[in-house]
Amino acid sequence: MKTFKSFLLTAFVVLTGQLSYAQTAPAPKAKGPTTEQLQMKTSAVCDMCKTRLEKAMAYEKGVQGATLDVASQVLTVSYRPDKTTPAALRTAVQRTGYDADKEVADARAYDRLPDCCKKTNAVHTDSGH
Ligand SMILES: [Cu+2]
Repeated sequence: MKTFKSFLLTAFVVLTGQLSYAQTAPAPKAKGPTTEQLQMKTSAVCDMCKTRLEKAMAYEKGVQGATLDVASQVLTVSYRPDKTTPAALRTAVQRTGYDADKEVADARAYDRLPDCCKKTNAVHTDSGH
């Protein structure tokens, strides 16, 4: 019986200790997961680029969705700011072979692009696809 009492006492001390900790500690996830949007200008030229970029972004950590507007070359990415950063997203675009804003595409990834998707292909005709 004596041991049972001391067990209760210990349990009480531990519990109150945790309670006061929970009350004083700041709640880190009070706001819950948020989504932010990032827009960047790319060197994409056609629907193939669009598919390639959107697919590549979908595999990136923290990305929830990506849409490329081919006409304006602007890629819009929805992402979790606690999982990734705009810099990491731009790097992912460069690794796919495209410019991200003022940052130039990764040379080796760019070389692997089909000719019609290269920015040196100034005259982009429909016959390319
Ligand atoms: Cu293309």
